[in-house]
Amino acid sequence: MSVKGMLTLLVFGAVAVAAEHVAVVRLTPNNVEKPNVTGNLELRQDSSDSPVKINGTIWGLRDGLHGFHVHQAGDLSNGCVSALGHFNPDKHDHGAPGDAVRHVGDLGNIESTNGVATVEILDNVISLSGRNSIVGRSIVVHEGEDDLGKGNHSLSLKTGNAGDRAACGVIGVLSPLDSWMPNSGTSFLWSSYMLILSASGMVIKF
Ligand SMILES: *[C@@H]1O[C@H](CO)[C@@H](O)[C@H](O)[C@H]1NC(C)=O
Ligand SMILES: *[C@@H]1O[C@H](CO)[C@@H](O)[C@H](O)[C@H]1NC(C)=O
Ligand SMILES: *[C@@H]1O[C@H](CO)[C@@H](O)[C@H](O)[C@H]1NC(C)=O
Ligand SMILES: [Cu+2]
Ligand SMILES: [Zn+2]
Repeated sequence: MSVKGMLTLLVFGAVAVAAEHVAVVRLTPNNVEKPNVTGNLELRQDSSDSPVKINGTIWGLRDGLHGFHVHQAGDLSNGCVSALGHFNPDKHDHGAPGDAVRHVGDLGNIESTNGVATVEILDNVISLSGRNSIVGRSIVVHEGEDDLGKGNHSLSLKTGNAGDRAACGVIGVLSPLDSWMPNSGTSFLWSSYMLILSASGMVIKF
């Protein structure tokens, strides 16, 4: 194999590992009698250990703060109720996004002004791959404010007492459209490496 060929393999291997993952969410109203809360969100992560950036817009919420969480299930067959509770693989108490003790899904509050909430969140705990992956789960926006676990209420440490679910949506794949498995990039790099070694005449014995 030529040097150019090896470089090409190395470059493509690195790109496969560093590829940005993008997911999307379409928020739809929980209650058809209040069919007015909708939204579009986009979630981006540069690599598996980068923070996840969430941006987008939610329309129709009353003005003020609204709890915003990743819930466990991507099942909206019974509205936002079947999304179940906050995504909490570590069995922690509910908390603020910046707390050491929080649910993985605890993303705090978003704020609506004149019926429009612009969402811009950067979070280091949720991920689009691995153990804390939120792909296939759901985002729920609540009618009330999340007290971030600091309210004097029996629900504070469970849900932040954020009230009913206003809207929800499943976190789905946008790009890349091929495998999101965390090992696919690594094994590609590894096989490129082996190929280069064998092409350059080096033999490895285990
Ligand atoms: C998020 O931001 C990107 C880049 O600025 C933009 O292209 C995209 O439309 C935004 N997504 C949403 C849902 O607002
Ligand atoms: C949403 O719809 C409900 C029921 O029709 C209404 O009471 C509420 O004011 C609406 N909210 C907004 C922000 O338009
Ligand atoms: C917390 O709530 C309880 C019961 O509602 C009340 O008796 C108590 O005074 C409250 N404490 C604070 C610090 O607000
Ligand atoms: Cu919630
Ligand atoms: Zn929580």
